[in-house]
Amino acid sequence: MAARRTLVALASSIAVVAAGALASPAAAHPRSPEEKFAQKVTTRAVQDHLAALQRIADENDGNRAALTSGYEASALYVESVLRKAGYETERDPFTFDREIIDTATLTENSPGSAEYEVDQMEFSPNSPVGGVTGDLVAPSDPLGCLATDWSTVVATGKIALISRGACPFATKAANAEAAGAIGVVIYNNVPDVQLFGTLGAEGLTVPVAGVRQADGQALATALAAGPVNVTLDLTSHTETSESFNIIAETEQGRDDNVVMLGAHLDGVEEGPGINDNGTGSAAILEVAVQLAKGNIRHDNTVRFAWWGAEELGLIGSTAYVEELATQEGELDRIATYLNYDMVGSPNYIIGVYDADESTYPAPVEVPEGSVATEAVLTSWFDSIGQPWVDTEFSGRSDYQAFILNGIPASGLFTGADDVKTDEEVALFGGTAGITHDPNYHSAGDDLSNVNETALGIMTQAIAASTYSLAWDTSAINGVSGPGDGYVHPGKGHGPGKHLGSEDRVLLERAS
Ligand code: DPN
Ligand code: ZN
Repeated sequence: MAARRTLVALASSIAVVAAGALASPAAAHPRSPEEKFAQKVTTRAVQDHLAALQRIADENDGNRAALTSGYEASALYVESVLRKAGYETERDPFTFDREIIDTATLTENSPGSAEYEVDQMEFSPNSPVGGVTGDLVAPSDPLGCLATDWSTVVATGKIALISRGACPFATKAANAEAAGAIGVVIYNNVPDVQLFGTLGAEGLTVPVAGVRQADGQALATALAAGPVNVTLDLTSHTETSESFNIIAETEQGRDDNVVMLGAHLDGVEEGPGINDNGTGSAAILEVAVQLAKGNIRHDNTVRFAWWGAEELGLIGSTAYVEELATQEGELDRIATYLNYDMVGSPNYIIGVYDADESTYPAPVEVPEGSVATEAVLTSWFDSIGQPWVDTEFSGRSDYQAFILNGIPASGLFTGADDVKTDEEVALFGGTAGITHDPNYHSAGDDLSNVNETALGIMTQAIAASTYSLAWDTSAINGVSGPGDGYVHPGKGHGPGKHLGSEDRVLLERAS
C-alpha cells in the first residue's frame, strides 16, 4: 500500500516536471500547464475578494486610503486569506513625511470680499500668523521672469500677482521678493485647473501660492481698475507617518531566483478604490492562494507584495526597494517584477507595459530582462488569440523603484485617465471618446465600476505568467532548474521570511 502510494506520487511529480518544462503556452495543445493553473484562478474568486474590499470601504468611511482604518482592514483581509492558504505574512513598515495644510486662503478685502481657492506651493514658507495683507501689484510683463519687470513698479509691502509661463515659479517669486513684495500669487495659464506648483527648493522668505487662471485674471482686471487689497494666509506643516506593505512568498522554490508580483493595496480618499487597485490586489491574492493549494511544484520562489501608500507617491514600494538595496545581494535575487495596477477598467484596454518600446519610447531606462518579461505576458495573449496593446513603460506605478534599481519589470494595465480611441474600440469594444475609467480616483470606483470581462482576461494572464515564471526565468536572466537545493536553516523557512545576514552568508557559501 505504502509502496503503491509512493509510485503514484512519483509518477505525478514526473508529469508535473515534464509539463512545467513547456515554458510557453502551446496553442496547439488546448491545456498547457499554464492554462491548467490559470483555470484554477477563477474570476469568481477574485470578485469575492473585491466584494470583501468593497464591504471594507463601506464600513470605513467609503475608502481604503493609506493611514486609514480602511487600509488596516484591507490589510487584515489580505493577511487572513494568505494565512489560511498557508503563507506566513510580513508587515514591512516604512515612514514618510506628509504635508498637512492648516490654512490656505486668499481673501479680497476691498473693493470686493471674494475668497479664492489657493494652493501653497511646495517649499513655500508659511505666512506669518494671520497671513500677509497688502495691495496687489503686477509686474510690467505679467510673466515676471526678469528682475527688470519690476523696475518701473513699486512692490514694497505689496502682494505680487504673476502669470504662470516662460520660466520657473521660483524665478518669478524671487524677482518679486527682491522687488520688495511680501507675498506672491501665481495664476495658471491653462483654464479650469488649480495650479499646484513647486519652487523646487527652499530659499524664498515670502509665501507663494498658486490660483486658477480665471481667478488670477479676475484679480488682474480688478487691479487694472484700481487698488485691490488682499490677505494671503498659508500655513502647513509636515507630519511623519508610518504605514506598511504586506509581503509573502512561497515556501517552494530556490531562494536565489525570486519572481516578484505586486499590486498597491491602498486607494485614494475619494472612493473605495475597487478598480484602482482592488483589482490588482485581488488578482494576485487569488494567484497566491491557488499556488499554495495542492502544493504545486515550481523551481523559483514567488514573492507577493501588497504595497502601501502608492497613491501618496509610490512610497511603500520605493521604501521596500531602497531597503533591499542596502542589503547585499537582495536585489540580485529578484529575477523580475510584475506590477498589476488597475486590471478591471470599465472601458478597458488589454494593455501590457511596453518594455521593448515598440510603441512608446520609455521616459526611463528599461532594465535588461524587461523585454523578456513583457514577452511572457504578450505570448500568453497571443497563444489564446487575445488582442492586446502596448501601454507606456512610464514608471507611473510601483514598478518605478524596481526599474530605477535595474530590476527587470513589466505589468498589465486596463487604462485609467486616457481617452479610448476608435482603434481600441475595434479591438476591445467599449466607448471611444471617454476615458478608460471614468470613475478613476473618484467615489464611483466601486464594485460596479469593474468590467468582469477585463478582470477575467487579466486574471488568467497574471496566473499563467506567474506559473510560467515560477518554473523558468531563463529568458529573463538565464536561470533555470531547481538550484542548489539550499533550504533556510531552522524554522521560518518560506513565506514572508527575509534573509537575515547570517542566512545570506550561508547562501553565498552554498552557491
Ligand atoms: N498610478 C496609478 C494610480 O493612480 O494608482 C494609475 C495609473 C498608472 C494611471 C499609469 C495612469 C498611468
Ligand atoms: Zn493605482
